[in-house]
Amino acid sequence: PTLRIRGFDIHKGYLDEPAQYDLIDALRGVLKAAPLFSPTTRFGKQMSVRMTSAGKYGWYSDPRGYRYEPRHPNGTPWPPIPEQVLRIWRDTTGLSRDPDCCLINYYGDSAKMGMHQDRDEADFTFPVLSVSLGDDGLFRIGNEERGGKTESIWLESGDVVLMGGPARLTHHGIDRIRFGSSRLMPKGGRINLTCRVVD
Ligand code: MD3
Ligand code: FE
Repeated sequence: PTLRIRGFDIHKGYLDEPAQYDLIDALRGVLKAAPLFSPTTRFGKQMSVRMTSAGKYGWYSDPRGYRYEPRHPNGTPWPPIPEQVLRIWRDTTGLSRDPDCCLINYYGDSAKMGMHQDRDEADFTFPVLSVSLGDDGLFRIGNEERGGKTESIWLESGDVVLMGGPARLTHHGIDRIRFGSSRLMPKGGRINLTCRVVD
């Protein structure tokens, strides 16, 4: 079933349980080659979310600002985007252009992500795709302008969200997760994958 909220296409239960486990397995290889790290914001504060990337570019942040980098902070190129992820991108976007970046966010017990816009990419006509795995996360959707009314929705393991068109520059964030709500990952936590065309 697809819900449409403020231009977001929310596919609840897009991945069944075997597909979720298969994706987690594929991500193990990525995390081994490109371990999670906690970036520092441009305000010098360490993020509570840990992250890494796959693909041509990875998202990176330090006091110099937000940007895409061709290498992990350990100096090696990011590993390739798993085929399972590319299949979801192609099926839901219908695009023949594959994403340049699959950002992997890991939320532990008290991790959250403040309201923000994703605007480090060159062309906002390309959508952003999100895949949720593991614990439930409370996703907040705002407006293109800062502030104003917001709507919240719980994203559960296997949910896929497509942000395209006018929704592409909407402010959004993750208020909190329900730590331990899923048994997908032995140590708990939430993983969110976002696929983007960068340049
Ligand atoms: C709306 N991640 O990585 S995914 C991010 O669950 C990010 O980890 C959150 O926001 C997470 O930047 C939310 C949903 C999402 C992702 C990208 C978007 C919503 C978006 C880009 C434009 C508009
Ligand atoms: Fe975002």
